[in-house]
Amino acid sequence: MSKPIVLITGATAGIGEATAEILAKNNFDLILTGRRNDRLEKIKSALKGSCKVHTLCFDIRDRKQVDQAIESLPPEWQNIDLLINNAGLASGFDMFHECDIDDWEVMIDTNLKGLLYMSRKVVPGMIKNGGGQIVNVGSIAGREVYEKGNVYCATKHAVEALSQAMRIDMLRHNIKVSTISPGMAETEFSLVRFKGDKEKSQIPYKGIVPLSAEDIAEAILFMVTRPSHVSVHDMLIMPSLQASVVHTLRE
Ligand code: NDP
Ligand code: 8X3
Repeated sequence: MSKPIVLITGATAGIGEATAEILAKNNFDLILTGRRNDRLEKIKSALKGSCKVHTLCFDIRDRKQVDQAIESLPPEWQNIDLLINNAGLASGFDMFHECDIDDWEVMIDTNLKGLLYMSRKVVPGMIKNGGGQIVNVGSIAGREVYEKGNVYCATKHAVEALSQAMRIDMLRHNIKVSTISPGMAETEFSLVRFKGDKEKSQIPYKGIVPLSAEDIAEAILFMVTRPSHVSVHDMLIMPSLQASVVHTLRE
């Protein structure tokens, strides 16, 4: 019997990569996407032996690239059972009036429009196949806001609203829609937010034990392996030392 096919966006690092690893060990075949082809190829060869892997290298912000990537799938990869909308980022950490507007464009185009383009392209196939599941990676920043988080928080609030709306529209099509909302997880996220500044990127994690990408991957595995009558709509996962986005107990 063929394994379910999962497409993971942003699988070249962090939560996406860890999710690929855990799903590979748990009876899924994988379509992995991201912009860094060298990483995609490395991960593909590391997973060889556990499952089948197909890679798609494209920029999720570009609607044409999204369409072409999905249309390029060989027939044996076209029946996607599970879409994990994970690709995303924060770019910059500034007071609203001091933000670089290009950072806003990048976050809106990636976190929001990229998720929309992917879902819009993949869902018709799921409907044709009689069902599926979408997992949107949100954030605690989609539930709460914090100083200098402005537009990143806005994009993640939008992911939260969209997940609820998609869940309603997908109901009659047997497509489960889940959101996972992590608190602080140590991945490349902070390095990207601070544009490669290693020192600044470590500040958020000082004095606490952050989540790991694997912590979130384990939760995603749980969400996508429930029986067909069970849908985990939403999961909020925080480091034990973080009570809210602004209440962190640091040693
Ligand atoms: P990483 O920076 O480690 O990974 C981000 C992934 O997104 C990479 O694989 C990257 O691939 C991909 N990506 C970014 N931009 C694009 C693009 N334009 N086109 C295609 N792929 C893209 O961060 P995380 O693993 O932490 O982040 C994953 C998700 O989790 C994000 O949505 C983030 O907002 C969310 N999240 C993260 C938290 C954290 O504290 N780390 C907490 C809550 C939510 P490439 O560069 O190769 O394109
Ligand atoms: C990432 C978590 O708290 O840095 O979404 O916004 S936080």
